[in-house]
Amino acid sequence: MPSSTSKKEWTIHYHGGKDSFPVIKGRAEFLRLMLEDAKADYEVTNEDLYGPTGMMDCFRGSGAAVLDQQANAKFPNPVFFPPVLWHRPKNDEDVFINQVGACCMYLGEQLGYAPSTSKERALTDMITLNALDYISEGRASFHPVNNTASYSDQKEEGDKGSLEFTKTRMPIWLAHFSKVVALHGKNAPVAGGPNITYADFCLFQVLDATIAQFNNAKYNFVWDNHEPKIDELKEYHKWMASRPNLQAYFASDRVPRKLFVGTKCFVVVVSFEKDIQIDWIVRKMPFWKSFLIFSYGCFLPTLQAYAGDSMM
Ligand SMILES: N[C@@H](CCC(=O)N[C@@H](CS)C(=O)NCC(=O)O)C(=O)O
Repeated sequence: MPSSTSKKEWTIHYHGGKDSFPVIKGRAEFLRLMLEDAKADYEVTNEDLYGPTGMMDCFRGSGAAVLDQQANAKFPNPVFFPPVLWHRPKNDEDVFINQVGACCMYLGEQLGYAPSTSKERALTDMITLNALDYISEGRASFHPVNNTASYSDQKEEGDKGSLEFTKTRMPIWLAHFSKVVALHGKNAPVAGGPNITYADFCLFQVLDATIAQFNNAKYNFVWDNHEPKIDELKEYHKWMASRPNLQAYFASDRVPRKLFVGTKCFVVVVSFEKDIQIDWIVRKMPFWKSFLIFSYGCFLPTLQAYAGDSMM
């Protein structure tokens, strides 16, 4: 029998989770946006994520440990790495899967964001998987030495790699996405069907992550100053962001953005790379500058642990 204590119909298992500090968006955000837009009953948790008895094979430490755990599995089936989506339908068997693309396709079917024809499905899947490849490339640029080590362990190379990414591959990707959006209109579902699909949420999230991660002085405000012009894409991003249920989510305490919920003084995008976070705080909050510098000293170890792992 699966061991999770969750009572919700939907659970996302991801780094950070509901009780940890700071919370992070990462790849869980792709799933979360769809659940929020659909007003589904869900939670995000890091319960049972790590170690030899956790749910993820990638965190068991050795191949032998992976096979060993299978014999007394507490979970419906093996999964590899986060995020994992656990669905407990009322009248059906549990669904327990990883890979953002697979999760989005399943969520699309369950929540009403599925394409309606074979052609639309093919395009929806193509756009979804392209968006996820873009995110993987972005992340890899911060981890050029060791893909599984943290950014803070390879900061010099990661800074160089990510800057290079914004000058080389990013413009090609963003120009491509802009062309894809322009095909059916900047205020319309991207795969050409009558309704929003999971491709729209995936594309929106990669654009949002691009803005959060790269639209700052370190990267020459690459979204604002983008060449060639990607006006269609910028409009599309705004159009998706204006969906009422997403707006409600962005304004809520559920969004993984607030270190201290309830006080406007500490609104920090914790998924930012460390220097950018501090840069942002100091620019936006001059009144609190000296206090924040003190606070920064206190929080530094925690923030460093997450530094640079934001795009996914
Ligand atoms: N292609 C996978 C990538 C999953 C992934 O890289 N997960 C990260 C967190 S966003 C992780 O914790 N990986 C641990 C590992 O690879 O050992 C997906 O889209 O779900």
